[in-house]
Amino acid sequence: MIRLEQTFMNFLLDHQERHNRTYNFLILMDALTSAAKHIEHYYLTGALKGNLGLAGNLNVQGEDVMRMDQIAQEITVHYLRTSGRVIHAISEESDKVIPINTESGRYFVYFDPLDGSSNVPHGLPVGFLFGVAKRNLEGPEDGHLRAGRDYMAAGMFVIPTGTFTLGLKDAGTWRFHIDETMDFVRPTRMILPEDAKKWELSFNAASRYTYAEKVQNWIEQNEQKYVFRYLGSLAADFHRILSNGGMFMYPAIVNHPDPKKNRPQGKLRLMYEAAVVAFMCREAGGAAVDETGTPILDIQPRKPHQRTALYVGSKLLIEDIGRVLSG
Ligand code: FBP
Repeated sequence: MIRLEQTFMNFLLDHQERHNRTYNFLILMDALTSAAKHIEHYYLTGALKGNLGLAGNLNVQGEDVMRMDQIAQEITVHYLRTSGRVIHAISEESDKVIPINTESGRYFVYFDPLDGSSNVPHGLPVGFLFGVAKRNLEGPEDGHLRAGRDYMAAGMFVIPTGTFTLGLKDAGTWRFHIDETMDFVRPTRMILPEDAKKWELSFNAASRYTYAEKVQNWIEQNEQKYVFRYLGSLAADFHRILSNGGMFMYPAIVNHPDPKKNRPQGKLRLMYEAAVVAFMCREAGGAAVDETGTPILDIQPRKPHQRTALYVGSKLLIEDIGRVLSG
């Protein structure tokens, strides 16, 4: 008897029917998974096709744009547009909000098409991160920026590993693997392990002395207890935390020897990086806070590319550092 796996689409169809929901979300998720498969193909062949280098221009944050950033952006906007389900999108690769199906659309999509830029030249793991919020169905829609708690779903593809993780509001976080037919299959519920012996700490160790003193002290008092791992890509590092537990952190930089390099507001972007992993973490039994100990999902964005410090992972660890941060 050959073993055939449950596909993502079958899993989602079942989920939608069990919650009396429409097929609109399936169509959107089909667009996002198609985009991810094409981005993975271009990334896997990037070295041979010379696509892993710089594109020659800067993005809204004044950072070098990689050729792959442009390719991933183009692919994603194409599939969001053809889905016919997206009002507008916010992307790390676009200064302005991207109007898509403004009349007929049903969802807002916030995404980073290729996260982990320092890994791109080496073809090492990067992430495609996205968050989805629904339009106001009861009345006029004012397009206001949604806080993470208003997202209905958030997910990430770790590229080029063929893994896809999706958080569904009040329905858990699920991981899927790509099979030989390029289908995402075998839905596996992700629950952060309680066994602290497996827990990991993940942060840029080279930056630790630029963090706030209370954060440096917390690291000093706790780092011996946990394994340290850092891949330099939020998606890849959070992928590990979801499996093993522990905490990923990108604190505010406030003690940099070159004050121009301080980042008191944090580095990572709220809407399409921090809120995305915070949403999946909540649905997996974890939590996430910013530099003041405020839950990431409760932060109301004021602008699309707003930054935040991020502490995300096992609830006990987040509560512990949260006390220090809010203290
Ligand atoms: P990009 O969107 O520019 O890639 O920045 C985000 C990111 O690469 C995260 O994926 C990662 O966690 C972090 O920045 C790495 O930053 P650093 O190189 O400072 O450790």
